[in-house]
Amino acid sequence: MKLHVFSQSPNSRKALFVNACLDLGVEAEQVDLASGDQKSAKFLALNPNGRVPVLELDDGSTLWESNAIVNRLCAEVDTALWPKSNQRYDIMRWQFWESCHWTPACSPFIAHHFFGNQDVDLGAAASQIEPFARVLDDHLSGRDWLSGSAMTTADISVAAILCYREACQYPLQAYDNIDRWMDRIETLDTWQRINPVPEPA
Ligand SMILES: N[C@@H](CCC(=O)N[C@@H](CS)C(=O)NCC(=O)O)C(=O)O
Repeated sequence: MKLHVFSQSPNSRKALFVNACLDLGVEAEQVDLASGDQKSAKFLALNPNGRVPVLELDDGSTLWESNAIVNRLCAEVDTALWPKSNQRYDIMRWQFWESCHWTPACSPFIAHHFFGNQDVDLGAAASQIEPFARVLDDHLSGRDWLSGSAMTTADISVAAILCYREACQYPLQAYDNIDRWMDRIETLDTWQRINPVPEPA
């Protein structure tokens, strides 16, 4: 297997994090998004969406969509990150929530603080993220992890974009449960290895 990633991309980091947590040793090839490598014919043959990450499997097939990739990587071993039980539906619930609601709500802050887009309406962005932050914070009340009693790919998928929580100044300071949960994740050695402090533009 081979991963095609861009190390600064939160979606790539989901896959790199699982690879590190499980010590899978899957090779990771860089796709330089800044140079437009994702639009090359070679890369589009792997993922016609022109997005990272992509997992290239040993039979020559490819899997794109980061949340599918993290779950597929977990299937290489027996792991509590992706338990062999109906808990998978609970995990998938959070992964769909992440891609449909959470990441779109976080993205304007990345556009502004990381990519320097001055057209972003930060007030509107704060109103947009607030209800989803409330859902996440309420769910984490009295819980260490999003699903069950140990870290799963639900935590990995939802936390990924918060690698930029300081650099991108998401207005999450009032959400103590999110804060404690992220502190728990950020202290993991594997998280620190694949999430060096990002440099804003
Ligand atoms: N839903 C996709 C989103 C992938 C995605 O948007 N990746 C970004 C990096 S985080 C990308 O490749 N952007 C390149 C571009 O837009 O040209 C997933 O979860 O894998």
